[in-house]
Amino acid sequence: MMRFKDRLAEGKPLRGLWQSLATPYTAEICARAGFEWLLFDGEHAPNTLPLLLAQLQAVTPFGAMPIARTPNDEPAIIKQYLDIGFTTLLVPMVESAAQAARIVAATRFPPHGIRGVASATSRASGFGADPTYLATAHENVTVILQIESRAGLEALDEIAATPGVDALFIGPADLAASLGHLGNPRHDEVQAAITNTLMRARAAGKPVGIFALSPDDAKARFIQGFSFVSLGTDIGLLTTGACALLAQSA
Ligand code: 3PY
Ligand code: MG
Repeated sequence: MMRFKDRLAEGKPLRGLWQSLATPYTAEICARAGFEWLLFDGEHAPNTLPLLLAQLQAVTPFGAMPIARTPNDEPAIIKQYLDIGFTTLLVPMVESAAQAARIVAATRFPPHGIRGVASATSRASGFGADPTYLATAHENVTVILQIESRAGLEALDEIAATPGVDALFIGPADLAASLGHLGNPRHDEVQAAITNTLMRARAAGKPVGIFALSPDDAKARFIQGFSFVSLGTDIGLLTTGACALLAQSA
C-alpha cells in the first residue's frame, strides 16, 4: 500500500490540489492531471461520506495520493473516514499536545488507540478480505495536523513531538484570522509565523505542508523547505478557465 508518510520521507516536493467541488467527475479529471496528492475537504466543502467515498473511488486508479480533511477532531468522524478507505487524514484546528494525542488515538485500534472496530463491514479492510487489517491498519495511516491559530503556534513544539503525528500543515487563512489579520494572509506577521512554524517543525523532524496563495507562492514554499504544497483549488481552476474563455470571445 502506498503510504503518504513514505512519500514525504522521500523528500521530493509533493504538489497537491485542493478539491472543493465535491464531485467524483472533477476529482477524476484532476487525478489524471498528475498531481502527487489531492485534498478532499470535509471541513469547508459540501461533502458527505458517500460523496467522499465516490471521489476516493474515482481517483484510486491514478497516482495522486488521496488525503481527506475531516471537519473537526471527533473520533466518530475520524473513524468513518478511515472505514471508507482514506488512510491519510488532515485534521484542522489543532491547538495542544493533548488534542494531538487524542486525534492519533482515534486513528488506531486498541491497544494502540481508541478507534472503534469494524472489519468485515468496512471498505478499508477490503470488506474483510484482508486478514491482517486489524493488526496493521495503524501502520498505514498518515496523520497530518493543521496549525492555524495563535494557540496552535504556541503549542507547536509539543504537537510536533506527539507520537503518531506524521506531518504538520499550515492554514494561512485561519492563521491570519487568529493573528488579527482576517483575509490578509500575506501580512508580515502571518508570514513570519509561517516561517517560524516551518523552522520549528523541521527542527522536530516533521515535514510541513501549506496551502499556497498563488503558483509563485507555491514555488517559493518548496524552495523555503515545505514538503507538500497545495498549488490551488478545483474551484479556482474552473473559475479562471470559465472567465478566460468568456473573455476571449469578447
Ligand atoms: C486555511 O488556510 O485556514 C486552511 O485551512 C487551508 O489552507
Ligand atoms: Mg483553515
